[in-house]
Formats: sequence, C-alpha cells, structure tokens
Amino acid sequence: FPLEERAASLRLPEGFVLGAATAAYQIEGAIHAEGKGESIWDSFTRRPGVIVDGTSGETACDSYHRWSDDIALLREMGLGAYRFSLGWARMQPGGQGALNAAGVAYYDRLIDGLLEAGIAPYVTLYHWDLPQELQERGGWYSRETSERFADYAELAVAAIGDRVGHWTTLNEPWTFGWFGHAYGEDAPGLADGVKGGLAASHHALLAHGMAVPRIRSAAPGAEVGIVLDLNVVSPASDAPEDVAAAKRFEGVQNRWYLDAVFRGEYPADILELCADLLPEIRQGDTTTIAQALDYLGVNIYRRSVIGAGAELPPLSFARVNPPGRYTATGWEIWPRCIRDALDFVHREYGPKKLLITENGMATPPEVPGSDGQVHDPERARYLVEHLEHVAEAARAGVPVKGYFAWTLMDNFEWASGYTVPFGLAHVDPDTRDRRLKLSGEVFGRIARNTR
Ligand code: GBH
Repeated sequence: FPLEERAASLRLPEGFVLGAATAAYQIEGAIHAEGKGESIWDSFTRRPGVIVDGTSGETACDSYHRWSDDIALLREMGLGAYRFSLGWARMQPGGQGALNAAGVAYYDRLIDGLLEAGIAPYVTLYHWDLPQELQERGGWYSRETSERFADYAELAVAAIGDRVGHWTTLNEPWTFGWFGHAYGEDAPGLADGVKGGLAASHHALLAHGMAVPRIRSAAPGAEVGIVLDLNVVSPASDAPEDVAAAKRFEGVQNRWYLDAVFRGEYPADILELCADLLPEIRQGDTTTIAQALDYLGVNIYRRSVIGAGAELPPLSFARVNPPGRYTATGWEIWPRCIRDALDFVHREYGPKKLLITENGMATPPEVPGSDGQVHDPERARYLVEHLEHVAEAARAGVPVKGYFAWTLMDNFEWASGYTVPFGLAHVDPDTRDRRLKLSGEVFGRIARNTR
C-alpha cells in the first residue's frame, strides 16, 4: 500500500498542529434539548424539498449526548486539536440576553474532556446556525445582527474562554452569505441574488469586526481569527470575457473578505460593478472590520475554473468542470489548490499565521466491510496528497501552522443531508456508534509522526 509510505514520509514542521473539524448543527442533534432555542437550520430543514434526502440535524451524530465518543476518536488518532463550533441558539436561545446554563454546561464538559485528553479546543462562534428570532428581525440583512453577535461572542467567551486558546468568529461568510441569501440553497433560503449576498456578507464581516475586541477583552491571552473559504480561480480560457468573469468571481469569493479584513477596504472593481446592489456601508465600517488578527483560517476543497456565464448577474460567471477526478459532491480533486491558496494569501495579505481549518472529501455512502471497517483509500489519498502540498508550502516559508481534516465523523452535510459522507470515522445510522475508517487510521499515523 504505497500510500502508507507516502504518509510515513510526510514531513511537517515541528509543532505543526493536526486536528479534525466539525460544526454544531452537523453533529449535535438534541435540537430541542434543555433550553436550546430554534435556529435557522432547524426551521429551514422543515421546508419540504430543500434537503435532498429529506433529513435534518435533529439527531445527527447525537454528539450532545455522545461527546465523549467523539473525544475517544480524536484520541485514537492521536490528534492534538479539535475544531468545533458553539450552537448560538444552544448558548443563547433567542440570540440576545442571558446564556442558557445547560448549553454552557455542555460545552464545559466537552472542553474539560478535551483538555484531559491533551487535545486543544479551537472554538468557532458561528458556523451558520443563526437564532431564528434574529432571522425574524432581518437576520444578516440587519446591522442589529452584527451587534447581537458581538454581545453573544463576549458572553460566550467570558463563560468558557478561560480554557480555550483559539477563537474563530465566523466560519465561511462567503458560503453562508451567498448560498443562504443569493442562491437560497442554504438557510435561511433567500434567493436574492447579488444584493442578498453582499448585504449578508457586509453585516457578517461587521459582526466579526465588532466581536474581535470584545473577545480579546474577555479572553486576553487567546488567539483570535476568522475562517474564510478561499478558492484560487483560473479562467476557463484566455478569451477576455472568461478572464474578466474569473476576476469578478474571484472578487466576491476572495477579495471582498480579504481586502476588508486585512486592508480595511472593499475591492473597487466589485464596488463599481455592483454599485446599485450594495447594502448601506457606513463610514468607518471597513475600519471596524479590519481588526488585527492572530491567524487566518483557510477552508479549501477545490480549485475554481470560471468562465463567462449567466450566474448571479452582474457577476455573470459560470463554473467549468474540466475533465479529471471528482468527489461525490462533484468537486474536482486538484491537490495543488491548497498550496496555491496558501501562497496567494501569504503573498497578497501576509497574515501572521495560517491554519488550514478544513479540507477533505466526500464519497458516495459507505458500508463497512466484513471486518466492520469502512475502507476508503481514496479519502486517505486525498488527505495525504493535500498534506504534501501543505508541507511544501511550509518548507517554502509560508507560516502555515496547522491542518484540520473535514471531518471527524460522517455527519449532516447541509442541503445534501446524509448522502455524501466526509468523515474520518463512520457513524452507524442506527446505533450512532463511531468507528475509524481506513482514512482515520492513516491520518492518525501522520499525526503520531508529526507530534
Ligand atoms: C464547508 O463548506 C463547511 O464549512 C462545512 O460545514 C461543510 O460540511 C464542508 O465544507 C463540506 O461541504 O460551487 O460546487 O463549490 C464548504 C464550502 C462552498 C462548498 C459552496 C460548496 C457550493 C458548491 N462550500 N460550495 S460549488
């Protein structure tokens, strides 16, 4: 099995952090337990037809009750870190006011369990599960949501932050901004085109900027960052219309967030192109957004080949899928994308430190073999190939200090339900028992070589 040799010869820098990632709504279940409030994913998944297999996160991996099984998996792989998110509506049911004591107690147990196992918690404050009450008052179209997020961040960090060294404000504002508000494929299911995507993104970035100083004052020693999903974009051809479309796409996917966070401005070409579709951007907003950060988290799964097309006018682009290897979600496997994204962001924006906060692949639904284990060599290969490029970037001087595999175990994959597993561990659909797949064992071997 030559992959094992490649895995064994991976040389990551000293102190490099290897971990696995999850998100609250995708794993916890217990959506009505002990004072938890309703979130937009609870309500969205009840709409007929929006989730391909008609499922929801109602039970998911039942991590609300089985969190110690999750820790056992991390231990079995010898991982040094676990990236998870707090359910906002579990912590603070209506998105404002006092915290829910049972929610705080749940994350307390999880964090204490991780620390006992020698695993560092990397905690994300928002991974897409807005309290429904805030949605009813405008959600990410409203500045009030930015204010509420900053209040929530401070309270949450004050409640559990004494044991957490790494905080992330938002996971992927591009994805929840655009897939939730421009295309309508994710909660809250609004298909408002470019106007929706930009408004949600601005208020999300503002929420991030308002929250950072509040987090710092509540947890002075902790590192604070944001997680962006970056895609290195190449034009489908040399034709000027394809080159221009690729630049427009890259402007909203990468530069809109990076320019705001690192330079305190939005990209001029997008501001001009979308002049009639912009939300209210007040004087000082982009300065608020551009807080100094300790790290940038990068989620990356694929490259983007983009040509001119009909999507989201006036961005007017189309995704092109060149011949090649593809995952079960239809994403091209192009391991070099991770190196290109790291190089790009290091060169153009120079964050102090970079973490790959998600990378992984989906397969069709998997069934354990006669030995009870899922054999997923293609996922193991995906991880190793991407890690080889991360190692190269580090050797070339890019300050990339960690890598989190998406995801610890098979879970609720948003609009795809349970049809496209991404896990390092299989979760039995009836008993919810977890078991490491072959890929989890390979990843564990890499982690042990690295520590
Ligand atoms: C991440 O998003 C999420 O953070 C995580 O919760 C999720 O489970 C994981 O990835 C796997 O999906 O135009 O073909 O790219 C990934 C970013 C951006 C991927 C939007 C899907 C739309 C389809 N997503 N993208 S495509």
